[in-house]
Amino acid sequence: MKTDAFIGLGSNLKDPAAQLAMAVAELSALPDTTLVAQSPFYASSPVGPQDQPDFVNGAVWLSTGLAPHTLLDQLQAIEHAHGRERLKRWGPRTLDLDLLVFGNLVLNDNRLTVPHLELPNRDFVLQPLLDLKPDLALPDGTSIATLREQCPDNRLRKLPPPDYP
Ligand code: A4P
Ligand code: MG
Repeated sequence: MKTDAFIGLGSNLKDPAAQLAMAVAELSALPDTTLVAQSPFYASSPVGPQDQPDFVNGAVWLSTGLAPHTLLDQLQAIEHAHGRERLKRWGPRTLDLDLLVFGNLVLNDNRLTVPHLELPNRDFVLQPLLDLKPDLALPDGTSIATLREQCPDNRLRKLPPPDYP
């Protein structure tokens, strides 16, 4: 059985747009997983410490046979391969992959909270989700479109699609 999983991508170090593009390719290559769609990328002002570069954010829609914790293992392996170090909460990072929504699963254990806790507060997560699936809703029925209207503004700027050689 496959589940629709939505992954948020963020980077603000070492050519962020390239980090995200590479991560999308890596996510599409995960075992028992296919890429359904990828959102545009957005530049966004940092949430948290302000003495750090703007972020680039985006999201992908996967269809996966992986269990949620196995998928988290895979996300963390990709982060690690991108040289991710955990230095400071909400601080700069080469690649951050968050499991935003996993089908209708509601889960809160010591490794994983799904839907992602900060999702309702972050336009740089909600807007790419809307781009991917305009009628997406959380398991409790709350529509992503409604959350998007209510959330704080982080000066999203849609980036042009990358040039392919
Ligand atoms: N974890 C629990 N639930 C999840 C989930 N749904 N997806 C646990 C992924 N991980 C989840 O995460 C810490 C732990 O969260 C993991 O070990 C995992 O078991 P982390 O990524 O190592 O730590 P962190 O990133 O420093 O903290 P946190 O709270 O995850 O930060 P965020 O929420 O990822 O925020 N501003 C802009 N404009 N754009 C951004 O993308 N990102 C951050 C980081 C701050 N400001 C930003 C952005
Ligand atoms: Mg994270």
